[in-house]
Amino acid sequence: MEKSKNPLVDAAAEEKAKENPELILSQLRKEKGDGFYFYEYQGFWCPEPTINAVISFQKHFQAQESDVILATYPKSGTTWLKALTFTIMNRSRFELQNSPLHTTTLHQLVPFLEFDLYLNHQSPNLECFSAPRIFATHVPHALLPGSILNSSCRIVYVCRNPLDQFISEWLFIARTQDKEPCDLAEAFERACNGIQFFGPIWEHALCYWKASIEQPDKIFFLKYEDLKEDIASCINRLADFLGCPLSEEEVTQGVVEEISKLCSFDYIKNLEVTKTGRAYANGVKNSHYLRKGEVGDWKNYLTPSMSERLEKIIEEKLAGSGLTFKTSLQEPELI
Ligand code: PAP
Repeated sequence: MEKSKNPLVDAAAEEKAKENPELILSQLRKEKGDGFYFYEYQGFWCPEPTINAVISFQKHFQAQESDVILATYPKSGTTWLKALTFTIMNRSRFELQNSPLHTTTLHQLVPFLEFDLYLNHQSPNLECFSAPRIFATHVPHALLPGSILNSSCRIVYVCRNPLDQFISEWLFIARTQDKEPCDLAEAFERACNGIQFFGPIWEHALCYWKASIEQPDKIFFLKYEDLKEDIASCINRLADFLGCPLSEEEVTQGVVEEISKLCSFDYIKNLEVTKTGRAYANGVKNSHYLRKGEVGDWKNYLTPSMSERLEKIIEEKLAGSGLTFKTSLQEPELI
């Protein structure tokens, strides 16, 4: 990754930031986003409200061996993955028809570390979470606390084709501010320069991709498009990875289909708790996390020259890594 162009940002300043978060904000390179600033921290663009939380999370979080960390690129299927992982891991505790998922905000069942737990607390009390704990984060692999990287806790990663991801983020930011989306061309220019929630997306995905190849038992790498294309296979593989595989009996009884239905876009979107609730500490409406849930919606917003430009950037950045994305499920286009 290219080094920051701001001479003030160096390793020493970043180390200091861990002691005194406020200090670093004035020293970091920043870029204006839609209604807030992005700060370039350790090579990634952290949105202003979370920068201190990221630092506290890095500094204080103590992973347990049985933890499951859902690490995702923003707007890539986190909510879906939260539902799937919670359901798979708790299916012996709760019958599917009695799952807390029917009545409880998903973001409470699986809170975000930097958007919820560490948002207003340097060292939150996590004792109320019984093992095995499930937490979510958008923090890049390189920024994860050592206790996650060095313990045997598991990480599930999900990312999404950058065209749909961009549109989803652009519209989400506007919805959370109860306003019209900002100028598409401006937001697109930022995305092409990697300036997005925890961007660049290519760097975020590549780090987890490489780590998942090196440590397949620790990191399970998924794409939103895989979930859309073959949810049954993803549920089976996820359950295997999490150490709670589906038994033959469960498969015969149709448990995979039931999990898939319970976690589906339509089912979750229509739950009362989705329509009326808010996500844990960040206060965003639950309904904002479910918009359209499709692959290829970018075609309704981006001009051919825009999509070609972003596709080309992604192709160059991912060249030789083996990581590709489908931008459509009907006519598979690979970037
Ligand atoms: P986050 O990064 O803020 O947590 P995240 O859940 O990762 O958001 O992404 C939201 C996207 O996933 C939305 O995509 P869209 O804007 O293109 O529609 C949302 O609709 C989609 N999504 C959420 N839940 C589901 C689900 N159960 N099935 C399919 N897509 C879903």
